[in-house]
Amino acid sequence: MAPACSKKRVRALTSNTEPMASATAPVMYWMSRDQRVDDNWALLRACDLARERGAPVVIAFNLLTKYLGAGARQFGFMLRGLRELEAKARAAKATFAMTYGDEPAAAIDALAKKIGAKTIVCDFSPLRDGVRWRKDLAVLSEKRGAHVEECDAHNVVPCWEASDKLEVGARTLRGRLAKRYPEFLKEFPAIPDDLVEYDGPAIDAVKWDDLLAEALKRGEAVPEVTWAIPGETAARAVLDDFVANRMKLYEKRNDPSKPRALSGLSPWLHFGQISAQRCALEAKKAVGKASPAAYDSFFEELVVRRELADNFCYYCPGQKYDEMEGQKYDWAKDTLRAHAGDKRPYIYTLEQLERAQTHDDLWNAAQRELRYGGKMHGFCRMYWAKKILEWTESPEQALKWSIYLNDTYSLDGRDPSGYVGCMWSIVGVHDQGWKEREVFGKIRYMAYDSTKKKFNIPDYIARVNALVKAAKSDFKTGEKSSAANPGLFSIDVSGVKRKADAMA
Ligand code: FAD
Ligand code: FO1
Repeated sequence: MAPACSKKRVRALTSNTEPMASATAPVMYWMSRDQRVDDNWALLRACDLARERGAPVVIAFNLLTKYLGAGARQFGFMLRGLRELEAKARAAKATFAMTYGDEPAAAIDALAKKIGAKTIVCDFSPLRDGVRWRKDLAVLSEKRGAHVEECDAHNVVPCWEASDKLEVGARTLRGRLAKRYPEFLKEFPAIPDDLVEYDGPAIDAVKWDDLLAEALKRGEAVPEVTWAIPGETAARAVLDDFVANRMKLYEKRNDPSKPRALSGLSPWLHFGQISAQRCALEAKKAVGKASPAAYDSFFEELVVRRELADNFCYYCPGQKYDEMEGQKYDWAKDTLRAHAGDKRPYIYTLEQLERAQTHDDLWNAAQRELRYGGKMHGFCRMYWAKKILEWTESPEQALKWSIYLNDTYSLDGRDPSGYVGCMWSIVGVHDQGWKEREVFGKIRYMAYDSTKKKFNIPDYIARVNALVKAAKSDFKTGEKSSAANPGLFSIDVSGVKRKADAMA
């Protein structure tokens, strides 16, 4: 049988570029960013290598104790998704193993040594920590003659194939990606059904309930949200509902009072519980239920903008994707510096922002949607970040605080799209200069008065108020009311139908 995964998706991280030939030693897939069994090129690559050798596949995941401010909300979502994944992997005859600690390379290397794995496939991350972890594992593995490679399972076009440099913006990346779709935007093969089962040294059973209890306790300051059902099954249900019933509304995506127009997929995409490529393929199949314009706009965000964010984080100088200094955008840095001394109309502390205690009812609603719902509407995110620039002492502080709030409260935070979203709003990344004004200089401005002409702000505020009420009550009662879902869509998993309010 031909290999399932194209070699163009894969690159070696160790110098012994050919995967080690070994009949029975397992092939290990170190899963990190792409936490799913279905539609996962890195897992398919591990299966290809295992089948060539008649060897088993072990999927290893290293659990951190802390990650960029994530709390119970995010660790809970991730762990519950992984618990589902373990069972799914078992059904496919792949074995799931968990390692622990904040030095993932050392933990993964120790497990690889224990089970005799000499071929390790990693998924890809453009973030500093992800790049370092994989390099560290390559160094450790090289010492014991093991081979490590990475396979981009997150992007439709592998980040390094799409471009080998920092792109100016969507304008320049769009065409490069389009040229490669015939090669990469293809249907996924199923996991082969003839994998050999692992029967090497014992792998410790994962104590899911204990791990969850620990993570929830440690991160209790930011509790789980009840609406976001974790895992691959729920992710697919959200996608199916979106393409069948809601993609037709996508042209209204910039209206926060119509939240069902958004896919709502970002939490699952962030944790890799669904593949963006799968979303693109299903959206294409369902174009007749929406419109070509709705499909094109969705594809632009899902593929072009999302993959542009990976390009930025991976290639920006020194990987300082969350800092103003070090960026190539001289016009933006110059203009922000020139206006650093401008008097701000309001100055708020981080605590006032966090508690949504500003003079601006729209901004407060957006912050409350983030804090209690775990996901802010996409349009509001721009307004929200730009106002943080306007109401803090410096662009550096604005950037730091917006990233802190986003990473702490958003399910989909700690993601390239989040860093780029904040950098776009505050530092002009991927944007151009606009009419010069106080504080912002030439950075694009957003005003309350013009925003209120674009959508019905009171409707949005009323929806957020209902969300906060439902979320607070759900936290106490353990209910899962649909009003607590920022997207007001239903997630129909295993016959459990959650009815969303009929607000399209
Ligand atoms: P949909 O409109 O349905 O889009 C589908 C998918 O396309 C999204 O899930 C996402 O993967 C991708 N996408 C959509 N818009 C963008 C964009 N502008 N840039 C890159 N990818 C995009 N996105 C995150 O995933 N995580 C974040 O932490 C995050 N923080 C942001 C912060 C700010 C200040 C800004 C301006 C944007 C941020 N975004 C972030 C981008 C975007 O707002 C979200 O991806 C989107 O709102 C997620 O909701 P959805 O899945 O319902 O969106
Ligand atoms: N990845 C891991 O490999 N282990 C973790 O424990 C882990 C926790 C985590 C928490 C919040 C979050 O948003 C993501 C998390 N991830 C974790 C995934 C992480 O985003 C990816 O590993 C990135 O690729 C790292 O660069």
